[in-house]
Amino acid sequence: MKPKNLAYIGLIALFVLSSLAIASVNAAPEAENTTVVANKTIIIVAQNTKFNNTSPLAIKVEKNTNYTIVFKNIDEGVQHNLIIVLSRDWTEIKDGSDPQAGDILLGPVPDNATTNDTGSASNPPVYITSWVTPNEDTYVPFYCSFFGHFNAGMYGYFEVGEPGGRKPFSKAAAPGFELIVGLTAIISLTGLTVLKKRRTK
Ligand SMILES: [Cu+2]
Repeated sequence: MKPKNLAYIGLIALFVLSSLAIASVNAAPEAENTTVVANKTIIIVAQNTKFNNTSPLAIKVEKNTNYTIVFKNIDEGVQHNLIIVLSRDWTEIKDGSDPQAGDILLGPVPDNATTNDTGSASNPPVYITSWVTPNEDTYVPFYCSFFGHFNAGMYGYFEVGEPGGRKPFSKAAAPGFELIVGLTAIISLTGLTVLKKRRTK
């Protein structure tokens, strides 16, 4: 291939890859679900091993505000809980992680779950608590600690105020992209350099 063509192809590829890299960063999960907040009551429903059939479930709340959290399990024949994480960063949550001191637990943990906790569409177990949100712009993550449920997407977060920054459970941009963009840039520059040398001969 002629160096000139190689350079052009490289530059076009670089442009396309850069666009894709930017798109992948912006494509972080963006599941805003503000409709569940009414009269300071937040209803979170366990169904299909998800919260409100959304993963991650994002709920916008105000700072330093008292909310009533209603957790309802309509997942037929399956036990679930809702752990509001106030003790640790979301990156520390793994599948099956137990609640820690300071967290809010609604529903059973796997060790003490009873048949009363088994989900039902017609007669669901309901767990209620009140919660005063932090008086700062922050994300508060939540998840279900039954084995396999976190991995199935049973997690979400409260967006308290206007925290900005990286959202919990969002993927960082794939590092592979940066590598490909870098290599393409090198190929383009090499092509251009060869081209330049030929012209100056
Ligand atoms: Cu669950």
